[in-house]
Amino acid sequence: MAGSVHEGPEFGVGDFVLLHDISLDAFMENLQLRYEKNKIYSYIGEVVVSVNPYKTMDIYNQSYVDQYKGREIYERPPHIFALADSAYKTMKRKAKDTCIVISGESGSGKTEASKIIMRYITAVTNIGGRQEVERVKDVLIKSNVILEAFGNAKTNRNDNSSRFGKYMDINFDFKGDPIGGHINNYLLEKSRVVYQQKGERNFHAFYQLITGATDPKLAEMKLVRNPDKYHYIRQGGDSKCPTINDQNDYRSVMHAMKTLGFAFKHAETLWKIVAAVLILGNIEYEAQDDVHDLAEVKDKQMLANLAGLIEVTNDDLNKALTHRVIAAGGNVVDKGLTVSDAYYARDAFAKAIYDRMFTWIVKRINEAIDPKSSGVEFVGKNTVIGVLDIYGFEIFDNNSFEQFCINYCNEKLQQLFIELVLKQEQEEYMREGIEWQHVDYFNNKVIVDLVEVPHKGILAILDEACLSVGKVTDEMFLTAMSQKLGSNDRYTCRQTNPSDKTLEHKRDFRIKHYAGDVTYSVIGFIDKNRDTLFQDFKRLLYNSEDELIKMMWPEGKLSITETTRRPATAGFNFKNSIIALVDRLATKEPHYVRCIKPNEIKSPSKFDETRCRHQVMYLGLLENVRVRRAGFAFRAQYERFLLRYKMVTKYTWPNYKGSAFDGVKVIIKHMGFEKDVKYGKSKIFIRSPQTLFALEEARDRFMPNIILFIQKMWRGGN
Ligand code: AOV
Ligand code: MG
Repeated sequence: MAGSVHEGPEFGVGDFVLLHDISLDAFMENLQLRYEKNKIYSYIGEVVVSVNPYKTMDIYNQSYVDQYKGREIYERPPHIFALADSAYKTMKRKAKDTCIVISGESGSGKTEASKIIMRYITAVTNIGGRQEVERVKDVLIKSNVILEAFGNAKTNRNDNSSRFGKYMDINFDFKGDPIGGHINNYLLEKSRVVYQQKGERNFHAFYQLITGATDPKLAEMKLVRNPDKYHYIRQGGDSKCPTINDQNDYRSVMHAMKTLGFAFKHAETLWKIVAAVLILGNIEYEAQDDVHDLAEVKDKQMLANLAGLIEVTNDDLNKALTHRVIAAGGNVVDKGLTVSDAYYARDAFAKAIYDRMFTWIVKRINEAIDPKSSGVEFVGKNTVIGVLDIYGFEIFDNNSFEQFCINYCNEKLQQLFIELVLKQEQEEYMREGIEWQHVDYFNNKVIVDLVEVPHKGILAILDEACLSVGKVTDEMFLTAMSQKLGSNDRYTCRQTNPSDKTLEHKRDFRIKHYAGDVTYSVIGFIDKNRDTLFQDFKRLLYNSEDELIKMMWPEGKLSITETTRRPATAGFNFKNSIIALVDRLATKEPHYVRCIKPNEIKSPSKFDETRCRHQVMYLGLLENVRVRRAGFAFRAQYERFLLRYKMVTKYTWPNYKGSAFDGVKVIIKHMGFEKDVKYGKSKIFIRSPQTLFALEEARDRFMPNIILFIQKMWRGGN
C-alpha cells in the first residue's frame, strides 16, 4: 500500500528486512526494482540505503517535509527525511546528542545527502519564526557554498568531489531550534593545487575566479580570462565541466562570504591568494650559468606581479623562490637552489599557501556559526546533531598517499558501523529481554590494524622512515614495509628489482581493502608525510603587508636559529584526527545513510548490476539485514503498534481501555498470529514479514470505515 514503508508489490519491499528470502540475489533484485521505479531510498531497519538518481527528483519539497515531520520511520515510504526526522526527534525527546554518518564510495551521493538533511532540519525548525534563528540557518547553509568552492573539485569519479573530510555539529537549544554549529575538517588533498590527473580539475575556486571576476578585478590581479594559460589548472586537459557553472558559483561564494560576515578585505585577500597560486604555477626557472645549475626566475615581471599580490617585496620573494637559508652548526648559510629543487620548492609553497588558506576559511566559518555569538538567547541544555560527510573510498589509475589516507578513513568508518550496528542490536535485544542470535559479520579490523597499529602498521613504518637521519627514499620505505609486513595477507609488495632491465620498474604496494584491492604508488609518500615547508616561505608570508596573510603564518616570526622541533607528520596527524572523530561519533546516538553509486557514467537510468552488487557486498548490507532480522522482521513499540492497528478488531477500536501491551495482545490473538510474535519489555517483535503484510492489509480494509467514522464524528453524529 502507498503511504507506508510497504508501498505495494510493484515497488518491492521498502525495508530489506521484509524480504522473503534473505539472499544477495533477492537483495539485488529488490534494489534494482526500486531504483527502476524511482524509489531511490530503502531501509534496513533504521539504516537508509540510498541509490544516487543522477537526476533532479521532486521529492524534497515542502509537501514531503510535511509528510515526514514528526512521523515514525516506518509509517511513511522510505525517505532520507525520515532519518533526519528520527535523528532530530531522538535528540529532542531524549535530550541526547545524535549523529548521522553518511558513507559510500566517491560519487555515491554523500554530500548531496548531507545537504538534503541540513535543508530538512532547517525546514522543520523555528516554528516561532525567531529572526536570529533564521539567520543561523542561513549561515549554516551558506557555509557549505564556501567550503565546496575551496575544497571540492572535479575528479574522474565525481564532478563535485569533496577533497576534504567534513564533520559538522549543529547545535540546538532546548526548544529544538538551531543556534549554531562547528565544523571539523580533515586533510585537504592539497597535491591537487599543483597537479591533476587527466580529466580532472583543480579546486573549483580557481575556475570561479577566472570566469567570474570582473575585467577590472582580473586586470588588477594581473590575470587573463583563460584557464588554459595557467599550468596549475590546465594539466587535466579540460577546464570546463558541463555540470558546473563557475561564473554563477563565483557570485554565490561572494554572496555567502557576505552573509557569513567575512570582512570585504579578507574576501579580497582570499581571491588574491588564489590568483597568486595561479601565477606561481607559471613561474619558470633557468640556470644562472652552465656550471652550477643554480636557479633563477625567468620572468621578472611575473615575479613582480606575484609579489604585488601577496604584498611582499620583490627581493624577498625572489630569494625565497631561489634560495634556502639553513642553520648549520650555529652559522646561518644562504644556499642557492638548483633548478629542480626550485621547482619543488615552488610547488611546496603553492600547496602550503592554499592549504593554510583553507584552514583559515574553516576557522572563520566556525566563528560565524559559533553558537555563543549567534545572538540566539541560550537557555537550558544544548544538544547537537553531527553530520559526517567525508571523501568516499576511491580507486584511481594512480593512487598515492592521499588515496591511502582517504581509504584508511573509510575503513575506520566501516568498522565503526559494524561495531555500532551489532552493539545497538544486541543491546536492544537485551533491553527487551529477547534472546540474541549471533550473526557472522566480516570485520575489517585486520585492515585497519595493518594501517594504524603502533610500531608495526604502515603509518608507523612510514613515520620511522621519515624520522631517520640521512636521505631516505620512497623505495627504502617500500623495502622496510615489505620486511615488516610480508606475511600479512592483506598486503602485497609490487617492487621489482631496478637492476633487472627486462621489467618495468614497479614501486607499488597493494592493500586488499574492504571495498576492493587498491595499488598505491609509493612515490611521494615520504615527502607528503613529512609535509615540511622551508622556513624561508613562512618568514616571507609573515612579513607580508597583507594583514590576513601575515595572520595565517604566525610561525614565520621565528628566526632561523630558533630551531623548532620537527613537526608531527601528516600521517600521524591524520590518524589521530580520525581516531578522535570515531571516538566522538561513538558517544552519540548514530544514524546511518549508506550510499550506492548505480553506474560509472553518471547516468540517471543505468543500474550496473555488477558494480552495485560489489558495493552491497562490501558495505556489508546483507549482513546488516541478517543482524537486523536475527529472527524477527519487524518490531514496534506497543503504543505505536496499537495506534496503527487498533482498527482491525472491534475490541480495540476506537479505544482500548487497558494497557497498550494488552491491546496489542488482543490484536495478535484476534488475527491468529500468536505463534509468530514475541513480546519484549516495550516492543512487540514479529518474526515473518507476511504477518506484518497481513496486518497492513487488514488496516487498509478497515481504513475506509474509519474515514466514514471520523467524518460522522465531525458532523456531530456518533
Ligand atoms: P559523494 O559526496 O558521495 O562523492 P555527491 O554527493 O557529490 O557524491 O554526488 C555526486 C553527484 O551525484 C552530485 O553532484 C549530483 O549530480 C548527483 N546526486 C547525488 N545525490 C543526488 C540526489 N539525491 N538527487 C539528485 N542528484 C544527486 V566524494 O565527495 O567524490 O566521495 O569524495
Ligand atoms: Mg562528497
